[in-house]
Amino acid sequence: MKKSYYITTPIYYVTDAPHIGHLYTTVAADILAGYHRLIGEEVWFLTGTDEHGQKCEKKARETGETPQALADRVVERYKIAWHRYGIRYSDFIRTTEERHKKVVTHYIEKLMKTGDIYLAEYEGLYCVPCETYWTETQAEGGKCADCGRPVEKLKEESYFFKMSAYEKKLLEHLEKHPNFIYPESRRNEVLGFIRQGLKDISISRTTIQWGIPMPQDPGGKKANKEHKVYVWFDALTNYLSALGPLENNPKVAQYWPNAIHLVGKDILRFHAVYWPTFLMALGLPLPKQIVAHGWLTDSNRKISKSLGNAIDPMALAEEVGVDGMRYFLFREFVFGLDGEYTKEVMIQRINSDLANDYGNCISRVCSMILKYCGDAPVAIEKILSEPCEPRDAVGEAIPVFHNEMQSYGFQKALEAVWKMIASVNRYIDSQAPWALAKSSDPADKEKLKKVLFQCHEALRVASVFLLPIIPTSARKALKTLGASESHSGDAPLLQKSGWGQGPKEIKVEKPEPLFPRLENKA
Ligand code: ME8
Repeated sequence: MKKSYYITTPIYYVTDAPHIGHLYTTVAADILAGYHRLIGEEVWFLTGTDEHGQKCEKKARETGETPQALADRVVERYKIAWHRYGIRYSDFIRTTEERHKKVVTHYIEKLMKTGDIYLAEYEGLYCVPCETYWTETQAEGGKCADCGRPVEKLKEESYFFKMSAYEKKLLEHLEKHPNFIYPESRRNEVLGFIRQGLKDISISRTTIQWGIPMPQDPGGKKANKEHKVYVWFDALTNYLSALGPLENNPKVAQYWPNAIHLVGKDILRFHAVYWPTFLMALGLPLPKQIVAHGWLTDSNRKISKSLGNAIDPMALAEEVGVDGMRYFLFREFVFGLDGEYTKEVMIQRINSDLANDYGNCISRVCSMILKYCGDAPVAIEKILSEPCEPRDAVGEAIPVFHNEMQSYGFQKALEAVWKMIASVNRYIDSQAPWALAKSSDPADKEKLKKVLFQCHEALRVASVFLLPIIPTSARKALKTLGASESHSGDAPLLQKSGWGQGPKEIKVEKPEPLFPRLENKA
Protein backbone atom coordinates (compact mmCIF):
# COMPACT_ATOMS: atom_id res chain seq x y z
CA MET A 1 0.00 0.00 0.00
CA LYS A 2 1.17 3.52 -0.77
CA LYS A 3 2.31 5.67 2.12
CA SER A 4 0.04 8.60 2.94
CA TYR A 5 1.05 12.15 3.67
CA TYR A 6 -1.17 14.95 4.98
CA ILE A 7 0.26 18.46 4.97
CA THR A 8 -1.51 21.61 6.16
CA THR A 9 -0.78 25.33 6.14
CA PRO A 10 -2.27 27.69 8.73
CA ILE A 11 -5.61 29.03 7.61
CA TYR A 12 -4.98 32.69 7.00
CA TYR A 13 -7.00 35.61 8.30
CA VAL A 14 -9.12 37.34 5.70
CA THR A 15 -8.35 40.76 7.14
CA ASP A 16 -6.05 41.46 4.22
CA ALA A 17 -4.72 40.04 0.99
CA PRO A 18 -1.85 37.54 1.24
CA HIS A 19 1.72 38.80 1.59
CA ILE A 20 5.13 37.25 1.12
CA GLY A 21 4.98 35.59 4.59
CA HIS A 22 1.82 33.68 3.70
CA LEU A 23 3.39 32.78 0.40
CA TYR A 24 6.42 31.39 2.20
CA THR A 25 4.44 28.85 4.26
CA THR A 26 2.16 27.93 1.37
CA VAL A 27 5.00 27.33 -1.08
CA ALA A 28 6.81 25.26 1.57
CA ALA A 29 3.71 23.09 1.89
CA ASP A 30 3.41 22.85 -1.89
CA ILE A 31 7.06 21.79 -2.22
CA LEU A 32 6.58 19.12 0.43
CA ALA A 33 3.32 17.94 -1.13
CA GLY A 34 5.00 17.83 -4.55
CA TYR A 35 8.02 15.98 -3.25
CA HIS A 36 5.95 13.35 -1.47
CA ARG A 37 3.75 12.91 -4.55
CA LEU A 38 6.82 12.47 -6.72
CA ILE A 39 8.25 9.79 -4.46
CA GLY A 40 5.01 7.88 -4.89
CA GLU A 41 3.05 8.73 -1.75
CA GLU A 42 -0.62 9.61 -1.58
CA VAL A 43 -0.82 13.23 -0.59
CA TRP A 44 -3.55 15.41 0.88
CA PHE A 45 -2.68 19.09 1.02
CA LEU A 46 -4.99 21.45 2.90
CA THR A 47 -4.99 25.22 3.05
CA GLY A 48 -7.73 27.77 3.64
CA THR A 49 -8.89 30.87 5.47
CA ASP A 50 -9.75 31.82 9.04
CA GLU A 51 -12.82 34.03 8.74
CA HIS A 52 -14.35 34.55 12.20
CA GLY A 53 -13.42 36.54 15.27
CA GLN A 54 -12.65 39.99 16.42
CA LYS A 55 -9.97 40.80 13.86
CA CYS A 56 -12.30 40.14 10.93
CA GLU A 57 -15.22 41.83 12.62
CA LYS A 58 -13.12 44.93 13.27
CA LYS A 59 -11.70 45.00 9.76
CA ALA A 60 -15.19 44.71 8.25
CA ARG A 61 -16.32 47.66 10.32
CA GLU A 62 -13.41 49.65 8.96
CA THR A 63 -14.08 48.73 5.34
CA GLY A 64 -17.84 49.18 5.72
CA GLU A 65 -18.66 45.63 4.68
CA THR A 66 -20.31 42.76 6.46
CA PRO A 67 -17.71 40.31 7.78
CA GLN A 68 -19.01 37.74 5.31
CA ALA A 69 -18.63 40.12 2.37
CA LEU A 70 -15.10 40.92 3.52
CA ALA A 71 -14.27 37.22 3.74
CA ASP A 72 -15.82 36.50 0.33
CA ARG A 73 -13.78 39.27 -1.23
CA VAL A 74 -10.42 38.52 0.40
CA VAL A 75 -10.61 34.76 -0.01
CA GLU A 76 -10.50 35.33 -3.77
CA ARG A 77 -7.20 37.17 -3.37
CA TYR A 78 -5.74 34.09 -1.69
CA LYS A 79 -7.10 31.73 -4.32
CA ILE A 80 -5.80 33.90 -7.16
CA ALA A 81 -2.35 34.15 -5.57
CA TRP A 82 -2.12 30.41 -4.95
CA HIS A 83 -3.23 29.71 -8.49
CA ARG A 84 -0.58 32.11 -9.81
CA TYR A 85 2.11 30.29 -7.83
CA GLY A 86 1.00 26.87 -9.03
CA ILE A 87 -0.05 25.74 -5.55
CA ARG A 88 -1.66 22.33 -5.95
CA TYR A 89 -3.80 22.08 -2.81
CA SER A 90 -6.25 19.21 -2.49
CA ASP A 91 -8.79 21.23 -0.54
CA PHE A 92 -9.36 24.83 0.55
CA ILE A 93 -11.37 25.24 3.72
CA ARG A 94 -13.14 28.38 4.90
CA THR A 95 -14.23 28.50 8.51
CA THR A 96 -17.56 30.06 7.51
CA GLU A 97 -18.51 26.90 5.64
CA GLU A 98 -21.25 24.72 7.10
CA ARG A 99 -19.05 21.60 6.99
CA HIS A 100 -16.65 23.32 9.38
CA LYS A 101 -19.13 25.00 11.72
CA LYS A 102 -20.96 21.71 12.28
CA VAL A 103 -17.79 19.99 13.47
CA VAL A 104 -16.79 22.82 15.80
CA THR A 105 -20.24 22.84 17.42
CA HIS A 106 -20.19 19.08 17.76
CA TYR A 107 -16.78 19.04 19.50
CA ILE A 108 -17.74 21.77 21.93
CA GLU A 109 -21.00 20.05 22.79
CA LYS A 110 -19.07 16.88 23.43
CA LEU A 111 -16.64 18.60 25.80
CA MET A 112 -19.46 20.41 27.61
CA LYS A 113 -20.95 17.00 28.33
CA THR A 114 -17.70 15.60 29.71
CA GLY A 115 -17.11 18.73 31.81
CA ASP A 116 -13.94 19.63 29.94
CA ILE A 117 -15.67 22.85 28.99
CA TYR A 118 -17.32 24.80 31.84
CA LEU A 119 -18.69 28.28 32.54
CA ALA A 120 -16.87 30.75 34.84
CA GLU A 121 -15.94 34.36 35.20
CA TYR A 122 -12.83 35.62 33.54
CA GLU A 123 -10.72 38.62 34.23
CA GLY A 124 -7.51 39.19 32.41
CA LEU A 125 -5.28 41.26 30.23
CA TYR A 126 -6.29 40.97 26.63
CA CYS A 127 -4.51 41.82 23.40
CA VAL A 128 -7.15 42.68 20.82
CA PRO A 129 -5.01 42.31 17.66
CA CYS A 130 -3.69 38.91 18.82
CA GLU A 131 -6.99 37.85 20.43
CA THR A 132 -5.03 36.48 23.34
CA TYR A 133 -5.28 36.77 27.11
CA TRP A 134 -2.08 37.22 29.08
CA THR A 135 -1.22 36.97 32.76
CA GLU A 136 0.31 39.95 34.59
CA THR A 137 3.76 38.39 34.35
CA GLN A 138 3.40 37.55 30.68
CA ALA A 139 2.17 41.01 29.74
CA GLU A 140 5.23 42.77 31.11
CA GLY A 141 4.75 46.52 31.31
CA GLY A 142 1.17 46.16 30.08
CA LYS A 143 2.37 44.98 26.65
CA CYS A 144 1.33 41.90 24.70
CA ALA A 145 4.00 39.19 24.97
CA ASP A 146 3.67 38.47 21.24
CA CYS A 147 3.26 41.76 19.40
CA GLY A 148 4.26 44.30 22.05
CA ARG A 149 1.10 46.38 21.71
CA PRO A 150 -0.78 47.53 24.86
CA VAL A 151 -3.14 45.03 26.48
CA GLU A 152 -6.56 45.89 27.90
CA LYS A 153 -8.15 44.74 31.15
CA LEU A 154 -11.18 42.67 30.29
CA LYS A 155 -13.74 40.96 32.50
CA GLU A 156 -16.33 38.63 31.07
CA GLU A 157 -18.26 35.50 31.71
CA SER A 158 -16.64 32.83 29.69
CA TYR A 159 -16.53 29.17 28.91
CA PHE A 160 -13.26 27.55 29.84
CA PHE A 161 -11.44 24.57 28.49
CA LYS A 162 -9.80 22.40 31.15
CA MET A 163 -6.36 22.51 29.59
CA SER A 164 -4.69 22.07 32.97
CA ALA A 165 -5.99 18.50 33.13
CA TYR A 166 -3.90 17.52 30.11
CA GLU A 167 -0.57 19.00 31.09
CA LYS A 168 0.99 15.73 32.22
CA LYS A 169 -0.34 13.82 29.26
CA LEU A 170 1.00 16.40 26.83
CA LEU A 171 4.44 16.32 28.42
CA GLU A 172 4.43 12.55 28.18
CA HIS A 173 3.50 12.75 24.52
CA LEU A 174 6.33 15.17 23.81
CA GLU A 175 8.80 12.97 25.61
CA LYS A 176 7.64 9.84 23.80
CA HIS A 177 7.64 11.58 20.41
CA PRO A 178 10.74 13.74 20.23
CA ASN A 179 9.90 14.76 16.66
CA PHE A 180 6.39 15.91 17.48
CA ILE A 181 7.57 19.52 17.41
CA TYR A 182 10.19 20.47 14.88
CA PRO A 183 12.82 21.93 15.00
CA GLU A 184 14.26 21.01 18.38
CA SER A 185 14.84 24.60 19.51
CA ARG A 186 11.10 25.24 19.17
CA ARG A 187 10.30 21.99 20.93
CA ASN A 188 12.38 23.19 23.88
CA GLU A 189 10.50 26.47 23.97
CA VAL A 190 7.19 24.64 24.08
CA LEU A 191 8.44 22.26 26.77
CA GLY A 192 9.51 25.27 28.83
CA PHE A 193 6.07 26.82 28.45
CA ILE A 194 4.24 23.64 29.48
CA ARG A 195 6.51 23.12 32.46
CA GLN A 196 5.51 26.53 33.83
CA GLY A 197 2.08 24.96 34.24
CA LEU A 198 -0.93 24.90 31.94
CA LYS A 199 -3.95 26.91 33.03
CA ASP A 200 -7.51 26.44 31.88
CA ILE A 201 -8.21 28.77 29.00
CA SER A 202 -11.14 30.84 28.01
CA ILE A 203 -12.67 29.53 24.81
CA SER A 204 -15.65 31.79 24.34
CA ARG A 205 -16.18 35.50 23.85
CA THR A 206 -19.15 37.72 24.51
CA THR A 207 -17.39 40.74 23.04
CA ILE A 208 -17.89 39.62 19.45
CA GLN A 209 -20.83 38.92 17.18
CA TRP A 210 -18.96 37.34 14.30
CA GLY A 211 -18.24 33.78 15.32
CA ILE A 212 -19.73 30.34 15.78
CA PRO A 213 -22.31 30.51 18.60
CA MET A 214 -21.48 28.40 21.64
CA PRO A 215 -23.92 25.50 21.73
CA GLN A 216 -26.55 25.25 24.46
CA ASP A 217 -25.04 24.32 27.80
CA PRO A 218 -26.42 20.87 28.69
CA GLY A 219 -26.01 21.62 32.40
CA GLY A 220 -29.05 23.84 32.03
CA LYS A 221 -27.03 26.89 33.02
CA LYS A 222 -27.49 30.25 31.41
CA ALA A 223 -28.45 30.34 27.78
CA ASN A 224 -25.32 31.22 25.97
CA LYS A 225 -26.37 32.60 22.64
CA GLU A 226 -24.26 35.68 23.29
CA HIS A 227 -21.13 33.53 23.65
CA LYS A 228 -19.14 32.93 20.48
CA VAL A 229 -16.45 30.32 20.14
CA TYR A 230 -12.96 31.77 20.61
CA VAL A 231 -11.49 32.08 17.14
CA TRP A 232 -8.49 29.85 17.80
CA PHE A 233 -10.62 26.87 18.80
CA ASP A 234 -12.76 27.46 15.76
CA ALA A 235 -9.71 27.76 13.51
CA LEU A 236 -7.62 24.84 14.74
CA THR A 237 -10.51 22.46 14.17
CA ASN A 238 -10.21 23.06 10.41
CA TYR A 239 -7.52 20.42 10.11
CA LEU A 240 -10.07 17.76 11.02
CA SER A 241 -13.31 19.31 9.82
CA ALA A 242 -11.89 19.51 6.30
CA LEU A 243 -11.48 15.75 6.20
CA GLY A 244 -15.21 15.27 6.82
CA PRO A 245 -17.02 13.24 9.48
CA LEU A 246 -14.79 11.34 11.88
CA GLU A 247 -16.68 8.07 11.93
CA ASN A 248 -16.44 5.62 9.04
CA ASN A 249 -14.49 8.07 6.96
CA PRO A 250 -11.63 6.45 5.02
CA LYS A 251 -10.04 9.83 4.42
CA VAL A 252 -9.71 10.44 8.16
CA ALA A 253 -8.35 6.95 8.72
CA GLN A 254 -5.85 7.34 5.91
CA TYR A 255 -4.63 10.87 6.47
CA TRP A 256 -5.17 11.99 10.06
CA PRO A 257 -2.41 9.80 11.59
CA ASN A 258 -0.01 11.30 9.02
CA ALA A 259 -0.93 14.94 9.55
CA ILE A 260 1.85 17.51 9.50
CA HIS A 261 0.98 21.07 10.46
CA LEU A 262 3.28 23.64 8.94
CA VAL A 263 3.13 26.94 10.81
CA GLY A 264 5.09 30.11 11.44
CA LYS A 265 6.74 30.33 14.87
CA ASP A 266 4.19 33.01 15.85
CA ILE A 267 1.43 30.47 16.15
CA LEU A 268 3.34 27.45 17.41
CA ARG A 269 1.89 27.52 20.91
CA PHE A 270 -1.68 27.31 19.61
CA HIS A 271 -0.71 24.27 17.56
CA ALA A 272 1.61 22.58 20.02
CA VAL A 273 -0.32 23.14 23.24
CA TYR A 274 -3.95 24.19 22.68
CA TRP A 275 -4.70 21.89 19.77
CA PRO A 276 -3.17 18.68 21.16
CA THR A 277 -4.82 19.11 24.58
CA PHE A 278 -8.15 19.81 22.86
CA LEU A 279 -7.74 16.61 20.84
CA MET A 280 -6.78 14.67 23.97
CA ALA A 281 -9.95 15.84 25.70
CA LEU A 282 -11.94 14.69 22.69
CA GLY A 283 -10.18 11.31 22.83
CA LEU A 284 -8.73 11.82 19.36
CA PRO A 285 -5.26 10.95 18.14
CA LEU A 286 -2.77 13.78 17.77
CA PRO A 287 -1.24 14.87 14.47
CA LYS A 288 2.12 13.39 13.62
CA GLN A 289 4.17 16.56 13.66
CA ILE A 290 4.09 20.32 14.03
CA VAL A 291 6.76 22.14 12.09
CA ALA A 292 7.48 25.79 12.87
CA HIS A 293 9.46 27.96 10.52
CA GLY A 294 11.03 31.38 11.08
CA TRP A 295 9.88 34.77 9.86
CA LEU A 296 10.79 36.73 6.81
CA THR A 297 11.94 40.05 8.11
CA ASP A 298 12.50 43.54 6.79
CA SER A 299 15.18 45.45 8.70
CA ASN A 300 14.90 42.69 11.30
CA ARG A 301 11.17 43.27 11.83
CA LYS A 302 8.64 40.60 10.99
CA ILE A 303 7.04 41.28 7.63
CA SER A 304 3.32 41.72 8.23
CA LYS A 305 0.34 43.74 7.08
CA SER A 306 -0.15 45.32 10.48
CA LEU A 307 3.44 46.56 10.61
CA GLY A 308 2.96 48.09 7.17
CA ASN A 309 5.87 46.34 5.47
CA ALA A 310 3.98 43.63 3.58
CA ILE A 311 5.12 42.66 0.09
CA ASP A 312 2.58 41.58 -2.50
CA PRO A 313 3.24 38.11 -4.00
CA MET A 314 1.39 39.03 -7.21
CA ALA A 315 3.74 41.94 -7.87
CA LEU A 316 6.73 39.71 -7.16
CA ALA A 317 5.46 37.09 -9.59
CA GLU A 318 5.35 39.75 -12.30
CA GLU A 319 8.72 41.11 -11.42
CA VAL A 320 10.89 38.05 -10.82
CA GLY A 321 8.70 35.16 -11.93
CA VAL A 322 6.89 32.47 -9.97
CA ASP A 323 9.70 29.92 -10.07
CA GLY A 324 12.28 32.58 -9.31
CA MET A 325 10.38 33.39 -6.12
CA ARG A 326 9.79 29.75 -5.21
CA TYR A 327 13.48 29.03 -5.62
CA PHE A 328 14.74 32.14 -3.84
CA LEU A 329 12.59 31.65 -0.74
CA PHE A 330 13.89 28.15 -0.13
CA ARG A 331 17.48 28.53 -1.29
CA GLU A 332 18.24 31.75 0.51
CA PHE A 333 16.79 31.12 3.96
CA VAL A 334 17.25 28.36 6.51
CA PHE A 335 13.75 27.03 7.07
CA GLY A 336 13.62 27.12 10.89
CA LEU A 337 15.27 30.54 11.24
CA ASP A 338 14.30 34.11 10.49
CA GLY A 339 15.54 35.46 7.18
CA GLU A 340 16.06 39.06 6.15
CA TYR A 341 14.38 39.75 2.82
CA THR A 342 16.02 42.20 0.45
CA LYS A 343 15.33 42.75 -3.17
CA GLU A 344 19.02 42.98 -4.07
CA VAL A 345 19.80 39.58 -2.60
CA MET A 346 16.74 38.10 -4.30
CA ILE A 347 17.70 39.38 -7.74
CA GLN A 348 21.31 38.38 -7.27
CA ARG A 349 20.32 34.86 -6.19
CA ILE A 350 17.92 34.33 -9.09
CA ASN A 351 20.36 35.68 -11.66
CA SER A 352 23.35 33.77 -10.44
CA ASP A 353 21.76 30.39 -9.69
CA LEU A 354 18.85 30.16 -12.06
CA ALA A 355 19.80 32.31 -15.05
CA ASN A 356 23.56 31.69 -15.01
CA ASP A 357 24.22 28.29 -13.49
CA TYR A 358 21.17 26.23 -14.32
CA GLY A 359 19.55 28.00 -17.29
CA ASN A 360 22.79 28.70 -19.11
CA CYS A 361 24.12 25.23 -18.55
CA ILE A 362 21.03 23.65 -20.13
CA SER A 363 21.18 26.03 -23.02
CA ARG A 364 24.91 25.47 -23.51
CA VAL A 365 24.69 21.67 -23.45
CA CYS A 366 21.64 21.46 -25.71
CA SER A 367 23.13 23.95 -28.20
CA MET A 368 26.37 21.99 -28.39
CA ILE A 369 24.50 18.71 -28.84
CA LEU A 370 22.54 20.21 -31.74
CA LYS A 371 25.65 21.79 -33.21
CA TYR A 372 28.07 18.89 -32.89
CA CYS A 373 25.85 15.81 -32.93
CA GLY A 374 22.96 16.95 -35.16
CA ASP A 375 19.28 16.69 -34.30
CA ALA A 376 18.71 12.96 -34.86
CA PRO A 377 17.98 10.88 -31.71
CA VAL A 378 21.13 9.60 -30.02
CA ALA A 379 21.32 6.27 -28.19
CA ILE A 380 22.97 6.97 -24.83
CA GLU A 381 22.82 3.75 -22.82
CA LYS A 382 26.42 2.74 -23.49
CA ILE A 383 27.72 6.27 -22.90
CA LEU A 384 26.09 6.41 -19.49
CA SER A 385 27.60 3.12 -18.37
CA GLU A 386 31.01 4.76 -18.01
CA PRO A 387 32.33 6.61 -14.97
CA CYS A 388 32.74 10.40 -15.15
CA GLU A 389 32.75 13.43 -12.88
CA PRO A 390 29.07 14.42 -13.36
CA ARG A 391 28.08 10.84 -12.59
CA ASP A 392 29.96 10.97 -9.28
CA ALA A 393 28.33 14.30 -8.48
CA VAL A 394 24.87 12.84 -9.14
CA GLY A 395 25.66 9.81 -6.98
CA GLU A 396 26.69 12.06 -4.10
CA ALA A 397 23.75 14.44 -4.42
CA ILE A 398 20.91 11.90 -4.46
CA PRO A 399 20.98 10.73 -0.80
CA VAL A 400 21.69 14.26 0.44
CA PHE A 401 18.71 15.62 -1.50
CA HIS A 402 16.29 13.04 -0.11
CA ASN A 403 17.55 13.34 3.48
CA GLU A 404 17.27 17.08 3.42
CA MET A 405 13.83 17.14 1.78
CA GLN A 406 12.60 14.80 4.46
CA SER A 407 13.91 16.96 7.28
CA TYR A 408 12.90 20.41 5.97
CA GLY A 409 16.46 21.20 4.85
CA PHE A 410 15.33 22.83 1.59
CA GLN A 411 18.41 25.00 1.42
CA LYS A 412 20.79 22.06 1.67
CA ALA A 413 18.70 19.98 -0.74
CA LEU A 414 19.04 22.76 -3.31
CA GLU A 415 22.75 23.10 -2.61
CA ALA A 416 23.08 19.41 -3.45
CA VAL A 417 21.33 19.95 -6.78
CA TRP A 418 23.58 22.92 -7.53
CA LYS A 419 26.63 20.75 -6.87
CA MET A 420 25.50 18.56 -9.78
CA ILE A 421 25.08 21.59 -11.98
CA ALA A 422 28.48 22.95 -10.96
CA SER A 423 30.08 19.62 -11.80
CA VAL A 424 28.63 19.87 -15.31
CA ASN A 425 29.99 23.38 -15.79
CA ARG A 426 33.42 22.24 -14.56
CA TYR A 427 33.35 19.18 -16.78
CA ILE A 428 32.54 21.25 -19.85
CA ASP A 429 35.46 23.54 -19.11
CA SER A 430 37.90 20.71 -18.49
CA GLN A 431 36.83 18.60 -21.46
CA ALA A 432 36.45 21.55 -23.87
CA PRO A 433 33.94 20.01 -26.30
CA TRP A 434 34.62 22.82 -28.81
CA ALA A 435 38.25 21.65 -29.06
CA LEU A 436 37.20 18.02 -29.46
CA ALA A 437 34.86 19.12 -32.26
CA LYS A 438 37.74 20.63 -34.16
CA SER A 439 39.85 17.47 -34.00
CA SER A 440 39.99 15.19 -37.01
CA ASP A 441 40.62 12.13 -34.83
CA PRO A 442 37.48 9.87 -34.86
CA ALA A 443 38.22 8.95 -31.21
CA ASP A 444 37.75 12.59 -30.29
CA LYS A 445 34.40 12.66 -32.09
CA GLU A 446 33.27 9.72 -29.93
CA LYS A 447 34.59 11.44 -26.82
CA LEU A 448 32.76 14.64 -27.73
CA LYS A 449 29.44 12.79 -27.88
CA LYS A 450 30.19 11.06 -24.61
CA VAL A 451 31.07 14.26 -22.77
CA LEU A 452 27.97 16.06 -23.99
CA PHE A 453 25.57 13.29 -23.05
CA GLN A 454 27.19 12.79 -19.66
CA CYS A 455 26.54 16.48 -19.02
CA HIS A 456 23.04 16.08 -20.39
CA GLU A 457 22.31 13.24 -18.01
CA ALA A 458 23.39 15.19 -14.92
CA LEU A 459 21.16 18.07 -16.03
CA ARG A 460 18.25 15.70 -16.56
CA VAL A 461 18.64 14.35 -13.02
CA ALA A 462 18.98 17.88 -11.59
CA SER A 463 15.77 18.87 -13.39
CA VAL A 464 13.86 15.87 -12.04
CA PHE A 465 14.93 16.91 -8.53
CA LEU A 466 13.78 20.45 -9.17
CA LEU A 467 10.25 19.37 -10.13
CA PRO A 468 8.76 19.98 -6.66
CA ILE A 469 10.55 23.28 -6.19
CA ILE A 470 10.29 25.05 -9.55
CA PRO A 471 7.75 22.84 -11.33
CA THR A 472 7.12 24.91 -14.45
CA SER A 473 10.75 25.58 -15.25
CA ALA A 474 11.91 22.07 -14.41
CA ARG A 475 9.28 20.65 -16.75
CA LYS A 476 10.32 23.07 -19.47
CA ALA A 477 13.96 22.08 -18.95
CA LEU A 478 13.12 18.39 -19.23
CA LYS A 479 11.27 19.08 -22.47
CA THR A 480 14.26 20.95 -23.92
CA LEU A 481 16.50 18.09 -22.80
CA GLY A 482 14.20 15.72 -24.70
CA ALA A 483 13.44 13.85 -21.49
CA SER A 484 9.89 14.93 -20.63
CA GLU A 485 8.87 11.37 -20.00
CA SER A 486 11.26 11.35 -17.05
CA HIS A 487 8.80 13.21 -14.89
CA SER A 488 5.70 11.25 -15.74
CA GLY A 489 4.73 7.81 -14.53
CA ASP A 490 5.20 6.40 -11.08
CA ALA A 491 7.43 8.14 -8.54
CA PRO A 492 9.83 9.81 -10.98
CA LEU A 493 11.88 11.16 -8.10
CA LEU A 494 12.78 7.64 -7.11
CA GLN A 495 12.61 5.72 -10.34
CA LYS A 496 13.84 8.24 -12.90
CA SER A 497 16.35 10.26 -10.94
CA GLY A 498 19.24 7.83 -10.86
CA TRP A 499 22.07 8.02 -13.38
CA GLY A 500 20.95 6.31 -16.59
CA GLN A 501 17.30 5.94 -15.54
CA GLY A 502 16.00 8.38 -18.15
CA PRO A 503 15.14 7.74 -21.79
CA LYS A 504 17.51 5.48 -23.71
CA GLU A 505 17.48 7.76 -26.71
CA ILE A 506 17.74 11.52 -26.62
CA LYS A 507 16.59 14.16 -29.05
CA VAL A 508 17.08 17.61 -27.57
CA GLU A 509 15.14 20.72 -28.57
CA LYS A 510 16.48 24.10 -29.53
CA PRO A 511 16.92 25.82 -26.16
CA GLU A 512 15.05 28.97 -25.21
CA PRO A 513 16.08 31.05 -22.20
CA LEU A 514 14.61 29.42 -19.09
CA PHE A 515 15.19 32.39 -16.80
CA PRO A 516 15.64 35.85 -18.26
CA ARG A 517 18.26 37.88 -16.41
CA LEU A 518 16.63 40.32 -14.00
CA GLU A 519 17.58 43.91 -13.56
CA ASN A 520 17.31 45.65 -10.24
CA LYS A 521 15.11 48.52 -11.33
CA ALA A 522 15.31 50.06 -7.87
O1 ME8 B 1 -2.24 33.40 12.41
N1 ME8 B 1 7.34 35.25 7.66
O2 ME8 B 1 -3.28 33.77 10.38
P1 ME8 B 1 -2.33 34.83 9.68
C1 ME8 B 1 6.99 33.97 7.51
N2 ME8 B 1 -5.47 32.63 11.25
N3 ME8 B 1 5.73 33.53 7.60
C2 ME8 B 1 4.78 34.43 7.85
C3 ME8 B 1 5.06 35.80 8.02
C4 ME8 B 1 6.42 36.20 7.92
N4 ME8 B 1 6.80 37.46 8.05
N5 ME8 B 1 3.92 36.45 8.24
C5 ME8 B 1 2.94 35.51 8.21
C6 ME8 B 1 -3.18 33.26 11.64
N6 ME8 B 1 3.45 34.29 7.97
C7 ME8 B 1 -4.32 32.35 12.02
C8 ME8 B 1 -3.89 30.90 11.82
S1 ME8 B 1 -4.30 28.28 11.89
C9 ME8 B 1 -5.39 27.26 12.63
C10 ME8 B 1 -4.89 29.87 12.22
C11 ME8 B 1 2.71 33.03 7.83
O3 ME8 B 1 -3.06 35.29 8.48
C12 ME8 B 1 3.11 32.05 8.92
O4 ME8 B 1 2.77 30.76 8.51
O5 ME8 B 1 -1.87 35.84 10.66
C13 ME8 B 1 2.21 32.47 10.06
O6 ME8 B 1 2.09 31.47 11.04
C14 ME8 B 1 0.91 32.70 9.30
O7 ME8 B 1 1.34 33.29 8.04
C15 ME8 B 1 -0.04 33.62 10.04
O8 ME8 B 1 -1.10 33.95 9.19
